[in-house]
Amino acid sequence: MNKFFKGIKKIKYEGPDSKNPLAFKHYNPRAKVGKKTMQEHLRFSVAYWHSFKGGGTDPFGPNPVYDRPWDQASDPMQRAEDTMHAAFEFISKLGAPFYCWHDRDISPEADTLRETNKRLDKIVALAGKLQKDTGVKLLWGTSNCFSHERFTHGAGTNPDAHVFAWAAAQIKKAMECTLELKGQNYVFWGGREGYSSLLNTNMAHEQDQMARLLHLAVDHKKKIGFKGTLLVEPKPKEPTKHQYDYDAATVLSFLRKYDLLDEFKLNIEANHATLAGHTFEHDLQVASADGKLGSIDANRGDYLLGWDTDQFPTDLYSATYAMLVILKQGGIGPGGINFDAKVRRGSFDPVDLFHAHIGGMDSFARGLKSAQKIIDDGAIDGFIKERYASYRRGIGKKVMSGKATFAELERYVHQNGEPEKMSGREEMLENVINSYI
Ligand code: XUL
Ligand code: CO
Repeated sequence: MNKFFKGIKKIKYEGPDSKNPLAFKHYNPRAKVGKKTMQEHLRFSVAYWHSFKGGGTDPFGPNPVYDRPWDQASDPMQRAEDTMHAAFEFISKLGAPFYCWHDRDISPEADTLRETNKRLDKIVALAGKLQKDTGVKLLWGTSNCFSHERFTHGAGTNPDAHVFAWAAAQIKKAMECTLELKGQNYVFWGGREGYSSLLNTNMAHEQDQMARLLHLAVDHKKKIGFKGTLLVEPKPKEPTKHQYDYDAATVLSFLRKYDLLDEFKLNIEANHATLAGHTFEHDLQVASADGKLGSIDANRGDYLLGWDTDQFPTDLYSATYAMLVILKQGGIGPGGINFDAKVRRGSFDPVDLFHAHIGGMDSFARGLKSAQKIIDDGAIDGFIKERYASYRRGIGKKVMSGKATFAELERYVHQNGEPEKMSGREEMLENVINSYI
């Protein structure tokens, strides 16, 4: 496999002192951190759509600028096959254990659903062969129910039940392809599941529709025997003005309301959290606190642009905070850290894909190492534990066990007067984090 990325050999770990741009300085897949290897902790995945289908387009430049050698054949199925070969060459050389796709990334739509599904079967067979040859595994599959014009007013939340049926049929097939390729998860990102104007929208009805779609997916999962995790990926807006899966808290509440909570976890994306006005670690923490953090789409936004720029993650603080959440919940598997990120429009050489992923993987490897040390030393946890100590004794213990009453708490205040002031020590804790990064 040396056709599309000629001259690039398998990326190796060379250690922090290496000056080779095509080597890992921190990600050493077999090195142990705590009880697991880095590869087991991080479960890196390459996103098919950005890295192999992206053309570097933006709203002011709709024509591709990348000229990918795998995207040249005139026949669309030949292009799909070439792209699949390029993807496996890249992922193997990079040494990422996983990849992910949307159905329409790997295989182009034809005139009818029947023909489209036939094409998909052909490409899935090729993917299965290449997975076997290389050992690369499918982290998750998903369905693109947002790019085609039929989904302009949404898929599951479309006011036309005919479009709802299309989305259902497409998701059914994508779930079956995911099962066929032994995918470990299946993702729902509601690209246009929201509204553009309240003047033409029945919000309660659209949310009921969406819940029906997810229940149908759960039924189908059970019917075909798919054992992977179903994941919902929150995002507040873009392309819609308001997306119903706004953030982790909103999705958790939606799943609870519609009796879907036991069947789903969340796939949290950094740049979606920041678009919702949160930090990445905030949404990770919200999901994890509910036992529902299932997987991660790793990327970052741009503070000055404020839209979904999907840049590769290089911020060591953000990676450390993310890894703290992951380590404390005991890991991210069967989810992973998927680089839902794209190289910039000006980074059009195929080698830029390597630089981008190496940077993202090294950043999370550093985050992992720092987070493990912070946990091992009890550098932050000891402080947090002490901060809540009053709930483990006396009146606090009674509150938490449900035995206290308002009258008793009133008596407690009459007897004990004003509480002592306790500093939150934010600056001290920030200094502690700095000493590990
Ligand atoms: C879009 C996005 C998607 C999902 C999968 O912002 O993140 O690529 O990850 O549909
Ligand atoms: Co994403």
